[in-house]
Amino acid sequence: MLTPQQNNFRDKNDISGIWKFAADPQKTGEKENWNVKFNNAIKIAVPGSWNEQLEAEGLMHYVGNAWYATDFFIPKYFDNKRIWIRIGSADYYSKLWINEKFVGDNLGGFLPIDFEITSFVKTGENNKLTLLINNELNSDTIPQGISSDEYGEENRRREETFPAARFDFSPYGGIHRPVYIYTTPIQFIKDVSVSTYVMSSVKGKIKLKIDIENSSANQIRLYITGNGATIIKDFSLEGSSFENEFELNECRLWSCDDPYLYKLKIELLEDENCLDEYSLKIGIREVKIDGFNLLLNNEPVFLKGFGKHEDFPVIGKALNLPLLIKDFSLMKWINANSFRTSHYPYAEEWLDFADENGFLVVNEVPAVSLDFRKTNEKTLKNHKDFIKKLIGRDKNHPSVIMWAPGNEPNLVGEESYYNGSGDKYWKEICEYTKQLDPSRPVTIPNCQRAGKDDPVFIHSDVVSLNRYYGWYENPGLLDTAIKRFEEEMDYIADKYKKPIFITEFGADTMPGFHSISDQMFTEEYQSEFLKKYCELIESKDYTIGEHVWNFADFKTPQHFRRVVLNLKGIFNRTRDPKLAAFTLKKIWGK
Ligand code: GCB
Repeated sequence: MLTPQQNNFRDKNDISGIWKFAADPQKTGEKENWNVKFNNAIKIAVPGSWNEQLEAEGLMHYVGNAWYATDFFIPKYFDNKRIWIRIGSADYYSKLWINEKFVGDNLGGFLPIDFEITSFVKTGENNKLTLLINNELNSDTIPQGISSDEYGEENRRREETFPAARFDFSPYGGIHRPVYIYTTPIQFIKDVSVSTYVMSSVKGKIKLKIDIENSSANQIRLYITGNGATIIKDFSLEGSSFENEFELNECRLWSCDDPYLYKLKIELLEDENCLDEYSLKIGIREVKIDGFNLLLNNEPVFLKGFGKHEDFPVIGKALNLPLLIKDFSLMKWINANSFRTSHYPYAEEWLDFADENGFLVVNEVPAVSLDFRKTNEKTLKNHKDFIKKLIGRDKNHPSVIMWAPGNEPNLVGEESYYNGSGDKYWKEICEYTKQLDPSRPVTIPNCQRAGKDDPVFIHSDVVSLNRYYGWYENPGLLDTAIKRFEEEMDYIADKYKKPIFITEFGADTMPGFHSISDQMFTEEYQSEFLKKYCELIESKDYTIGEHVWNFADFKTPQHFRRVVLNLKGIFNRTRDPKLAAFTLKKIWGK
């Protein structure tokens, strides 16, 4: 479904706020009909992870079932409309009841969940919503999960974290983005896909696909407003799908320096009678790979920025608009032009802001550290479903320049991964991604342990490397680290003849720790580490960017190598700069 919006034909009410909540560690709620009523309810803020909000109630590290409930009013004027709910994201599995009746379930976090609830609600009255959320993961899910027992069976006790996770960020649970009740007309514009191409510095091309639900409509009218004019185009419509492409002369392109957005308004008409309208902002730009270059509007672009996380004290992974503003302003301050949504899709507001402010985004699917001993047909299916939903949500954002359908497969360094299983899997995933969106390159960041012959390189358009020489290997030995890194990059560039993007490099740093010699965890070490990496990366013709790991310190599962947080942030968790922030600002300001 399209992002809900308010206009002459559609309505949208945000029902986020303070809701009722109960943890259900014994998983008795469904048997005991908690969809009708649950006892011992406490209060929780939506959006917001349950973990830090309800620490005093023992939920800091809670993984399991939890119930949410709220009432919401549906006004009388929603009669004769189709009524929908959008839960911005619920991590990771959820089941919804409206007025005690089961509506549907959803597997997969980080993306919106839409259900039509017209037949479940009463207009002019309060209605009741109950949601069950479970944040457990397993081998079939994206991301994959692991249990404490599995760590034991695999003889990997020293790698075990609590909560047990396959990734290095907190497996927060809860509703992490706003919840909307919204309407569409009976006949409505169901989906819009826009891809843009650049013919010259003043001429663009727009390819448009519109899907319609239930239609007796016979006409589409477009209003393209921008650059001092409104162009109106009329098309006749047959059936439920419409495709067209047209050129835009005297076009103002979208770029980092001039992130110009046109407004596209679409009207769905039946004999001149408007049935529905939908508006979106579009940027005319084209992304291409040419030899070792990444081209934006036929000009090479070098990515400077970060891998990030959605993470902040108390709210956990929830959307926090003041933080969004602060993070973008710090990224501008430091002269960054891009970021990666490591390791999952972020709230859409991030992409809207990137569109408006000329940031380039590498948009990632949460297939983080897939373990190929455990990956199976269900994992593959869930993975593909996720890619489809992500592209469905984010395809129209000019800021999104690349898809990352995964990150760091085979972190466990399993041999069989190289005997065909990795190759087969990534071929299918990358082809599927490109079939859904042929207009953007794909990349899968590779980890040091998976090595320089990772099958992801063959199927990626851009070779992305996460490297930690000088940290996990060669600790404290920066010169050796840089030498090893250079040898490896040269080998990979020569072998695969593809542009190389360093998607992660960084060092944990405790603000306030200092040293005059190379000493891990000090501010000087992080600063010097990043400076040397950037010098090397920027000296190579085959590189297209450097993303420091991480923008800010973030919460991780418990492990002896993490002091509550992953401390590789250039800013601390509350966004105060470390010494390296000033170093990067200088390097990227050149
Ligand atoms: C990585 C992962 C990232 C970790 C990071 C680290 O390679 O992609 O999720 O947080 O290393 O700091 O170890």
